[in-house]
Amino acid sequence: MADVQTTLVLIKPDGVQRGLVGEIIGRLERRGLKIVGMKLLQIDEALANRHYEAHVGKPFFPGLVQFITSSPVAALAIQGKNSIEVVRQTMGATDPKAAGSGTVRGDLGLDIGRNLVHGSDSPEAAAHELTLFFGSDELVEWERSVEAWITE
Ligand code: DAT
Ligand code: MG
Repeated sequence: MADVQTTLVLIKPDGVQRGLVGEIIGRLERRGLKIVGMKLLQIDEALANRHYEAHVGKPFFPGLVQFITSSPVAALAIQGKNSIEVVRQTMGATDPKAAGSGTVRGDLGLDIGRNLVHGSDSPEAAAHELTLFFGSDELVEWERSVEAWITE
């Protein structure tokens, strides 16, 4: 299917520390998305700078790098129909106070600097960010037996 996309999701240090990895992955799985890559890692400053390069120079950038490198993150490669947009919708707005209820940030977060989750925001960003976090041999293409009950 042409509209099947793979996107990068990070469960940020606050999500890992708060024991919300399972909760957040569960929401993505229940949505119908498929995990094709998954690991726990500690982001170093070099990787943080590359991952957040679009935000270099913004006032919140130093705090953002400090936060994302402060404790392990869970990285996932998530595949599905329109997964980039669907993941972003499942995450909710950047600032949890503006995020709708039913979203990860709206249900589980309070503070823009502790918003639990990252999702790539475009096909170009997804392709780039996936290469930052996963080698091609770490992505697993697999057939899901329930696929026909999730997408037409
Ligand atoms: P998103 O994570 O929704 O894609 P973004 O790419 O604009 O949001 O920003 C990346 C992260 O930077 C965001 O998840 C939290 C932090 N951030 C963004 N805007 C901020 C702000 N005004 N103050 C503090 N942190 C901010
Ligand atoms: Mg972003």
